[in-house]
Amino acid sequence: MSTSDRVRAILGGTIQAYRNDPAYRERRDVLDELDWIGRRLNQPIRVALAGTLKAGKSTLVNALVGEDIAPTDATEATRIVTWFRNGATPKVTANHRGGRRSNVPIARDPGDRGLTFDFASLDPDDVVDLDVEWPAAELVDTTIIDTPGTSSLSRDVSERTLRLLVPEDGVPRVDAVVFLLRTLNATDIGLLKQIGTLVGGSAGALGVIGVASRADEIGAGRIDAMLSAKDVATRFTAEMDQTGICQAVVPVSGLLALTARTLRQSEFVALEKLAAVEAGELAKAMLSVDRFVREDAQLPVDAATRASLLERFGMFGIRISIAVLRAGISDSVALADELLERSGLIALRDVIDQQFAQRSDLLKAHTALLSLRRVVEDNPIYATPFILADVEPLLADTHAFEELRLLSQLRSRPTTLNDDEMASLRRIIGGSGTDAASRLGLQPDAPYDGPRAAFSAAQRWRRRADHPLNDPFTTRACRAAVRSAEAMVADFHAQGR
Ligand SMILES: Nc1nc2c(ncn2[C@@H]2O[C@H](COP(=O)(O)OP(=O)(O)OP(=O)(O)O)[C@@H](O)[C@H]2O)c(=O)[nH]1
Ligand SMILES: [Mg+2]
Repeated sequence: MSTSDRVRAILGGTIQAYRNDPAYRERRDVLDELDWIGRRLNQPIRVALAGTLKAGKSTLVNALVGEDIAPTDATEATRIVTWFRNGATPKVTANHRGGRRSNVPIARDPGDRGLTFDFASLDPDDVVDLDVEWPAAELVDTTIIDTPGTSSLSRDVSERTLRLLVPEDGVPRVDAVVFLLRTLNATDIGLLKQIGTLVGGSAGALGVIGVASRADEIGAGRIDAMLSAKDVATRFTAEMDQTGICQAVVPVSGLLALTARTLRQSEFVALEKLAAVEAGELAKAMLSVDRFVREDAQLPVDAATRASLLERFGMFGIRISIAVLRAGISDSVALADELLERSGLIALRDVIDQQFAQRSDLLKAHTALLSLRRVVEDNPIYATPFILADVEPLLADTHAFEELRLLSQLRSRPTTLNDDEMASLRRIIGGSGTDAASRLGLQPDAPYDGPRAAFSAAQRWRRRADHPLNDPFTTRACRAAVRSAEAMVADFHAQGR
């Protein structure tokens, strides 16, 4: 029986127990809450984008969805938690304090900077969150939540994000978190640690990925920006590792990714014209942002177009586009592909796929168990101890949960594993994908000897787990690797291989 099925079974029994209890038979609130936990198991996984102020969260939401639907910059909407779900037609609903719901008109931003929501008739302080339904393929399997930036400066807004990630009632609202950091000063680290202790604790979301955001700006618009961004990401990784909350850290330029996914033919034409300018001449005109947008610059593209290119691509994006065009790319689709690759979005999507999508049922089952535990603890009936006796071992012993906990903890806790062992251990517990080939490091096209590889991995990790110099954490991690390998052996066996 899968973990989700076991959770459904426990939930079914729990609902029955409350229905049979005279004190709760009429209490719709508890029964509704339990129903809601069950319904959630069948809905898309909920991934929140959180991070510091202006880290580029809303831009990354748009890049992930491939459309300009999350308002960016200093609009009122950016201070409100916003849920983006798949829906047949575009529709925005505001959830007010006290439970009232109202329809919010959608407007195009006059400056053509995507959508804004019309707040004329709304008091943002009275709004708990916004619900955006939008027809988008990317939202079919994943609900994305845009959150207000957290900072020590604006306590109330930070509160909203913290409450979403770490609610007071202990019932998690999201299944996984992408955490964006743009810089790495003392305040950021402090905040991350604070969120780390809260989110990464036993009551929080199990999946956390770190993003070194606005990565194109790190190299001040130079072509090698994404390269230095990688160095910075390595440093980020080290720092974020110390918190032990992220399973992976990736550098991403959300702006470049969004532009690549929505590239317009007119932009391609303008960039082609710029690419045709003599190299020395162009280098001079692009020495600074001010020079580039100057009215009197001797360039074959007018100043207004240059300004809008700058807004859509950033200086780095323009430079990289010109370099790519000069290297011989001659159509807008190829340019878009190249920019998308360099934006880091593909790498981020791969990590999201490995860490969240492939585990979405598990992450949802984990959230459901935490929520269920909270409901039965808060509303004790005669069956409560029996329900908890089902829930607790499932939380503690489900091997896939242990894999996820280890994937983050292995980054922050010392072990006696060498680098090769660490890489192989992370792989076998699912750090690079949860299918057998990824776990065993087998090439999908190489002669496939999964059963033997899984068997020898189990043996190897069993020996490594018994090493006399292991500390308890290393032993625990090696034992988890044994269990992962044994599960594969059993799976191969069941498939008759
Ligand atoms: N160069 C560059 N600029 C970016 C990138 N992502 C966002 N920006 C710009 O940074 C500003 C803030 O972006 P948002 O996406 O609104 O950031 P946010 O984190 O949602 O901001 P708050 O919700 O207000 O905290 C906008 O002007 C974006 O155009 C990026 O990857 N590269
Ligand atoms: Mg925002």
